Amino acid sequence: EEKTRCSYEQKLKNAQHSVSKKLLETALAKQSNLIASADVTTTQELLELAEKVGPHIIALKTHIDIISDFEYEKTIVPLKALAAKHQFLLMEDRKFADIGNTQELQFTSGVFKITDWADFVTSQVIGGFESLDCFNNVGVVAIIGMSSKGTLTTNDYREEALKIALSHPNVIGGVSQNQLPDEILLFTPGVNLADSGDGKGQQYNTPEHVFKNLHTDFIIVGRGIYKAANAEEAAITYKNEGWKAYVNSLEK
Ligand code: S5P
Repeated sequence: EEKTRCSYEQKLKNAQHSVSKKLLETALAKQSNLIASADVTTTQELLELAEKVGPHIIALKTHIDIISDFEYEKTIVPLKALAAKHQFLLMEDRKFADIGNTQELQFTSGVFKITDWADFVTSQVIGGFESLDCFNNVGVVAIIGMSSKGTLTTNDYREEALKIALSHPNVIGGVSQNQLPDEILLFTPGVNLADSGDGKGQQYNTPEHVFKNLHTDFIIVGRGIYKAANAEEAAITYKNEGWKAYVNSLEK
């Protein structure tokens, strides 16, 4: 008989990392498993989106290097204030992919100073176990499998990547389009209710699919929300669909 998925309460009981705990507590408090991906290119759009969707999400995922008018004071200070006001975490989707020393510099230096504000970051694990040591003040979500057509994250790659993710104390979760073991949180992008792809290789699934078949923990939605005519309404729809799909996946 097929086993039912692990609930957020069970995962919270077993959580080791402060960021995993915070995410799971926020999910339960807000009855949301939604992470909005803020792939917008100006500070104003970023802050407006955060204000609108903030109450409905558990985390806002950024690609901070696409903000054309980035200034720490103008961009990050108000973003952190909105995160505190609406109780969501900041996930910088930097997808680090280098040797440990370089990743450490990219994480702590330059104009973005990610270490100062991100609650958790994404990283490839292509650089090996020790490349993740530098992220010891944040949580790391390891890229295990990608959503795009033709990705090189094959079965063998994912298996090796997962070994690193499961053994590294900084890692709280993985991004994947496949089920992961219960010890690790699963983050699934490539979620859209209206489209099946974007003509640039992205492949979409529904919230129902990813909760039922992958037992994902958190869905990541970009264009489904920030491109919608009403981003707040869209966030509420994805929040409700995601929560309903999670509850259904507990029953089986
Ligand atoms: O495999 C992946 C991993 C990530 S983090 N596929 C993805 O699409 N992402 C990110 O999720 C991607 O960089 C983008 O920020 C978001 C998906 O956006 P959407 O507009 O396609 O929903």
